[in-house]
Amino acid sequence: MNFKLITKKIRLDIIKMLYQSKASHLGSSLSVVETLVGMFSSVNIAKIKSRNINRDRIIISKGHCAAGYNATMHSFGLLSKKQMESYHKNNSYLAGHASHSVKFVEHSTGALGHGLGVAVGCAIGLKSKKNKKSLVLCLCGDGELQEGSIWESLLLASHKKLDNLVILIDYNRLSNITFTNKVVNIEPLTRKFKSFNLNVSYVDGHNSLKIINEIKRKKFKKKPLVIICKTIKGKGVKFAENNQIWNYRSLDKKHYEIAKKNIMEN
Ligand SMILES: Cc1ncc(C[n+]2csc(CCOP(=O)(O)OP(=O)(O)O)c2C)c(N)n1
Ligand SMILES: [Mg+2]
Repeated sequence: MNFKLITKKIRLDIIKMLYQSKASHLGSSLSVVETLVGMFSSVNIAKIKSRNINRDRIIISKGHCAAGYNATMHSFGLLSKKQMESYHKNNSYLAGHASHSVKFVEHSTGALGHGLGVAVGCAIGLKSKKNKKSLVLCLCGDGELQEGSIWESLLLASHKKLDNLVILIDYNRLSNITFTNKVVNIEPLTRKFKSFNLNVSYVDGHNSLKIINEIKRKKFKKKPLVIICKTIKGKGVKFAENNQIWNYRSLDKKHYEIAKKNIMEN
């Protein structure tokens, strides 16, 4: 798979969707492109398409990155172009957050902190059915870690030794309006996860191959795995990189054209 090409296409789709629908969360979607590609490349897409009971489960807990999620689903054949382009328009198939009314979306998210609990439930369910192969992959934001329900879910995941669960953290160090650690300090993150008796690794979140290798590395050893993916919010569009304004601002024509040029030239 040509990751450079696929991530470029996803970024172009994201800005087009957001521009056409005058929607927000540009930075949040651009932040997770390579991570999402890594996640979707690590699962059995055919089983997801056939809704096989033994499919892998992907849960995007930071549901506000729906533009990125939908564009990635389109690239992996799980959403048509027409469906994707209905993003956030009146009476359309796609809303501004992840919704399970959309085929192949496992769970509706957007109220932060809930997706991980559902992922833990899925992982427990698969184990109780003696399914040893399917994985549950869950993507959370770093700001999302400030939700108390996340830590309750981690306690249970650790207690149940869920070695079929991989939690990916989009560690861009920004929340919606400022630095995550200015809202509530979440550090030292690795030490916190380790103290919950979880496996922890730290990767470049803009390298899909490294993410795939982490997911596939059979080191779970009776523990859930947390992959801290170091990312840049707004990655690929210079004016949006590390700039929290682009959490909520929508693209006008001028900014859309600049963003397109940035992505094409990259
Ligand atoms: C329960 C809940 N509280 C607040 C919000 C509002 N909100 C939307 S995005 C966001 C920031 C989340 O930060 P992070 O998880 O780091 O995601 P990023 O902005 O980096 O994409 C917040 C607080 C929400 N969606 N849900
Ligand atoms: Mg963040």
